Amino acid sequence: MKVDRWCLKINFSVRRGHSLNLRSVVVEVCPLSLLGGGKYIMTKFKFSVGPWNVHEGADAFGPEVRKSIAFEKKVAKFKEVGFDAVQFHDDDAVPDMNSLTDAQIRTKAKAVRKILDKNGMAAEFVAPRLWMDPRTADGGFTSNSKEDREFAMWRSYRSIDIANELGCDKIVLWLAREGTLCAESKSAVEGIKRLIESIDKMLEYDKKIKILIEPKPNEPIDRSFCGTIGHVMGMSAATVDPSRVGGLLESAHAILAGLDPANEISFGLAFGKLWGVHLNDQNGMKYDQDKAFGVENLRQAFNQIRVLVENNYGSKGEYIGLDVKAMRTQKDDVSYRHLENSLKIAKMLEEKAGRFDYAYQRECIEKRDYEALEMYVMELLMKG
Ligand code: 3MF
Ligand code: MG
Repeated sequence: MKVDRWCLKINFSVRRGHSLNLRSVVVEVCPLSLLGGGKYIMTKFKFSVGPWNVHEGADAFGPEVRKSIAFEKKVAKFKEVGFDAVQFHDDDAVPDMNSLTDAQIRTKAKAVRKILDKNGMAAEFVAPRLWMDPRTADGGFTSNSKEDREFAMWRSYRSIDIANELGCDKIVLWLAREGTLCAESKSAVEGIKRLIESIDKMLEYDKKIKILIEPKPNEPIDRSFCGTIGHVMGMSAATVDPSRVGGLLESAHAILAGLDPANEISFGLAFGKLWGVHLNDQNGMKYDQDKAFGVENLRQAFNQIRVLVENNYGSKGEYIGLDVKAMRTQKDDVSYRHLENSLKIAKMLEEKAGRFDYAYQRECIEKRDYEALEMYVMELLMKG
């Protein structure tokens, strides 16, 4: 027998000076299992996800374990789970783009826009995938080969074209192979300058496009040229139009750099340049795990949401992206559960952040009793 837990939701509003009008009370009863990704939990945020977040489960040591799901099916399911926008690699939108003309690429992107429109979904960003092609083996913008660097620019310009067709103005640069495996193989000084020059060319190519750099300290490269959000802010300042170059912070990438994700988020916010986030979780400084948000370090996850809430993230249309991957153990029929869980945890933490007692926080700060403040946070997280 399947036992279900039920949820009773009572919605009513009373205007100041008026008594409660019973006719305005709405009572809804639904099983908790139907709440899935916390679809009915209130949020002030908009959420986004990439097609790569529902994948076949291959890793560096073993092949695929789940069936591929068609793009259109994923988009419909993302909507159902409670997402508002889709994130794209250039070739997520236009597969096999290397063999197409610039005009053909635009036409294919138009068709993708129709799928999004049909499902009531927006496009958040396009990211040139500069790590799969043999021409990016030594990096894209910082490759030692001139032809390879030109290929990286071609993909970047086409990503901008695709973004325009999809109706979004954000290009994300995850600089996967921009750095070294052999420390002496590239000049890091020249590498940084090449990155800035490449971004300048993109800014010149399209006067409205915004560039979001997604920093990561290592993997697949050993020594990245742009490891933290601080590097991103430095690079932004050196471009021809700093007002159009910002950052996207991923929790796991900050943890891999030995940094606190909420502080990295705060750094970007302080500069007014946090235009995207990839929330997820990570158990220590190992390989990139892309675990469901909050499942390893709940307090750290809470603080990421808290700083986003406190600083009105999202008020300029920014999305909360969830860059999470299902465990390899997951079977086909539950290949979206990590997304549902991450969404639900993010919203539950947003609700906790909304209940944060700022008066008590001030009191603790005045008394410099940070043990009391810490215990308050732990109780807030551990009690219902
Ligand atoms: C790698 C990542 C990537 C980027 C994506 C968009 C697979 O660690 O996080 O996700 O987020 O390529 O830039
Ligand atoms: Mg990411």
